[in-house]
Amino acid sequence: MEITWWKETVVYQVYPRSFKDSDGDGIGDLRGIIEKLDYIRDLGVGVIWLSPVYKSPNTDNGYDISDYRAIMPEFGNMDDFDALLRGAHERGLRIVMDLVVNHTSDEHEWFAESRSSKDNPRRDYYIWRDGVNGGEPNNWASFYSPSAWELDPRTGQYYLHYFAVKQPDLNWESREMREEVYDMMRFWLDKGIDGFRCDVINATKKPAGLPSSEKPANTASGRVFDMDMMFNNPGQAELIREIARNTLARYDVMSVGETCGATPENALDYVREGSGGLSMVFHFEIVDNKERWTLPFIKAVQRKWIGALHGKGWLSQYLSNHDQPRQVSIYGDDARYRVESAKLLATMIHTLPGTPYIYQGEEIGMTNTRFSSIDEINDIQSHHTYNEMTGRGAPPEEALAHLNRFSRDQARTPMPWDDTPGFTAGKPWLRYNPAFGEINVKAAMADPDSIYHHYKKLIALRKANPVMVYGDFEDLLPDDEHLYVYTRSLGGEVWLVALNFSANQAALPVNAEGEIILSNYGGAGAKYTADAGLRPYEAVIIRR
Ligand code: TEU
Repeated sequence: MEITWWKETVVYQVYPRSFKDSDGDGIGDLRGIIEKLDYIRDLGVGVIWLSPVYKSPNTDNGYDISDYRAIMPEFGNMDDFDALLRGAHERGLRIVMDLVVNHTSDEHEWFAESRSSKDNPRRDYYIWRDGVNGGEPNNWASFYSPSAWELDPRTGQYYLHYFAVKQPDLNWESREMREEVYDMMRFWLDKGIDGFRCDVINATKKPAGLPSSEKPANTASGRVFDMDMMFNNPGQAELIREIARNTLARYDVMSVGETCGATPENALDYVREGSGGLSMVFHFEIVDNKERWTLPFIKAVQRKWIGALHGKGWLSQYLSNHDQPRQVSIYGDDARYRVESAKLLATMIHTLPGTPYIYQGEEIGMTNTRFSSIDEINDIQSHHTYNEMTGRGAPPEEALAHLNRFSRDQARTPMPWDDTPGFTAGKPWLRYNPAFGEINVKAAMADPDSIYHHYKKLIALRKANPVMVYGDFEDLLPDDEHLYVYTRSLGGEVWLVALNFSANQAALPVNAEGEIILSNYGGAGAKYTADAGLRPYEAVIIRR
């Protein structure tokens, strides 16, 4: 297995809109991130992943880009970006940018040209089709609107959009378009950025002929939302390697593919060592099943992915990002055992094989908030879900209750820096989570037993101990419903991780004699004996 920095590092995701506002307009910005660089460095992470900071009309908060070479004015300008990159590098932090090239905004100049006439030289930068029998070219639903097609009256053809109407998909069959994207990527790489997180990169290759899905209708409008058709199509891995060959491979950078719907076999094709693809991917099976997860399911997913990739390609580990609700509210107990269960989840993510990703606020155990009306929610996906649910007959209260658990805006409430809560001097673009009096950075830093300090310890431990990075993995209790117990071993060193995913005391039915390296109940350095069992949400790392 190849030894590299991006396997050994920990990534911290910043969602710039909600991180820190430096000028009082209620929207986070690049100067705000610069103010907090010391905070991020002190956590011990090595990489910052910046969600998109490019110019955008913000239909999807920056995932709809209208100019890849300009900074969103609300966030600052290119001088601010250069200062941020410099400031990060001075502190030994790397910066990974979001790369959103499955689609652009419809306000991108390429699209303005493309839609202007059928013979515009950039017409084929996007995917245009004639209607069929007076209707859409096929029966596809999109992620954020009823149809994946939009009729453009100017030329009488439809364009394809997997996501919002304002996010037309690029046509990766166009060589000129690909060359322009590679050129743009090299523009950022030449500036000195340290890699890309590649948004829905496994959607860039479309299925030949764009046929209708034969699955039964599964949306309110009767169209078919079929991720199997949209993602991981034949030729996708080859396309990813072409992208890498022209860009990433020429620099010492990392890349992570956001590969929803990928199987471990697809993923291995994208990240196989020596094949010239991506550094690693995100697996989606856990977060995609967050509404009905069980511990044996999570364990099975991890075994499957680790088994397929270990020694051949690299994985990432995460439960949170800007598209996910707060992890402690979904996989932990955000009431009685908020602190213990947040530490337990962190212990799992940092001890499983793969590079750990932390999403801003996770390190202080931020919880889901309560939205009292759909009008308090900004996120386009949440509005689409609300319309779909009510369109199929669900009462509005039920749709709102769903979003109070799973809305992407759960992740996007502003970062509480202190109990004022210190994100902005103005009115925040999205309502605060009212928990900021208790859950804020200042309080977390002041309390030596806080979730924040547990993260620092985990990150430092991983940095100092190759067994946590490169060690073999063995799941010791695959079927247990509440205990997740596994070993990592490397060259004679064996670490045992025991996690109790329940509010009950549990016996530990494996040999766990050894020294406690870290526990969320304290006691590091002491001897662990199996008869101690595990307390509610106890997470302990033992050197055997
Ligand atoms: O997300 C891709 C994606 O598949 C999401 O729609 C995801 O499935 C969903 O949010 C999970 O709840 C990426 C970005 O991370 C997301 O923020 C963008 O909206 C999307 O691509 C389009 O660029």
